[in-house]
Amino acid sequence: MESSRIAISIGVTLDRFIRSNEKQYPQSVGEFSQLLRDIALASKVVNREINKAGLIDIMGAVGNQNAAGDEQQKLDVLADIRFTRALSKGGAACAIISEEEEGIVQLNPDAKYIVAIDPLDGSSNIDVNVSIGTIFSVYRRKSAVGTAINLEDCLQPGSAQVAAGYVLYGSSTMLVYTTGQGLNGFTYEATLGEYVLSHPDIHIKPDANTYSINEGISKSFVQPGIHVYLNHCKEHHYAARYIGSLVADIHRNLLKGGIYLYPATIHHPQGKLRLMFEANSLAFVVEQAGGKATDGEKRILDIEPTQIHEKTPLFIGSLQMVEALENALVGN
Ligand code: P6P
Repeated sequence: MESSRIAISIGVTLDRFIRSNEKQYPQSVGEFSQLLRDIALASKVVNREINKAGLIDIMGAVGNQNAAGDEQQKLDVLADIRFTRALSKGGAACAIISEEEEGIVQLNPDAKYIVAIDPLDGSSNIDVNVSIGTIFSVYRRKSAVGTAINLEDCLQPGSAQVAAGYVLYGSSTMLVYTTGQGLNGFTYEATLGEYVLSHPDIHIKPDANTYSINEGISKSFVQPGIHVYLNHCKEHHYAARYIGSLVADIHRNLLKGGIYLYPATIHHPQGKLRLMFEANSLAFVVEQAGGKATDGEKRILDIEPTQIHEKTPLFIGSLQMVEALENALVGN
C-alpha cells in the first residue's frame, strides 16, 4: 500500500506557514513571525480555559467595567492576561492596547510591533456556550526603537496595519489572519496542539442574501437609510442571521457571503463597536477577502483615530451588499 495512503499528511501547520511567508522577506529577523506565534500560543491557552468554563469558576462577571464601560466577564480578564503575558514573554511586541485596558501597556521598548486587541469579544455569550472570539491588529511603531510607545504610535489608521485577524472559539477553534497577502484560515487540532491550514485563500462572495443586525433595537437607529436597506432585505426574502457575537457573524459571512451592520443608535451615537479593537482588524480581513467595510460615509481603514477607545458604526461584508447599504444611506 502506498505510504501516502497509510500516513495521511496533517497538512500545513501555522508555524510552517509563517516560516514560509517569512522567507519572502529576506531582511526579516523573525520578530514578526514570533509575534504571530505568541498570539497563536495565547489563543490555545484561552481556548483551553473556554472549554473548561462550565467546570471551573471562570464564568460570570467580575463586578467591574472596562474602559469602554462594558461589564467585564472573568474570561475577559483572563484572556487579556493570557495575551499580554504571551506577547510580553515573546519579546516581539513593544506595546499592547486592549479593549480591557484604559491606556497603553508598555512591553519591550526594543521591539517594533504594537498589538491592538479585543481579547475576548462577545463575552456575554460565554455563560450560554455560544461562540466567542479574539480580534487583533498589528501596527509598526512610528517612534524610535528603544523608547516608550506613545499615543501617536497607537493611533494609526487601519490602513497602516501590517497584520490582522481573529480567533473563533466555536464548534472548532479557528485562527484566521492576513498580512496583506490574502486571507487564510487555520483550524486548531487540539490533540496535536497545532493550527493546521484548513481554509486557504478565503474569498467572500461579492453578493449574497444574509444580513446580520440587532433588529430588536431598530427604533433606536438614527439613520433612515438603515430602515430602507432592511426593507430591501425583507422584500428580497434575505435570511436574518445574528449571533450577537461579532467574530462568529463575520466568520459565517466571510465563508457564505453576507453583511453585518451595527449602525449609530440613540444610545450609541458613534456606534457601539471599537475602531481600534474590532472594526479596523475585521475591515482589513474582509477587504483582503474581496469584501468592503465602511462606517456609512467612509472606508473604515481610512478613519484617522483620535482616541484609543473610539467607537464607530460598522457595515461590513460582501461588496455589493455593502454598496447597496451605502446607496440606501446616501439616498435617504
Ligand atoms: P448587541 C458583543 O458585545 C459585541 O461587541 C459584538 O460581538 C456583537 O456583534 C455586538 O456587540 C452585539 O451587540 O447590542 O446587539 O447586543
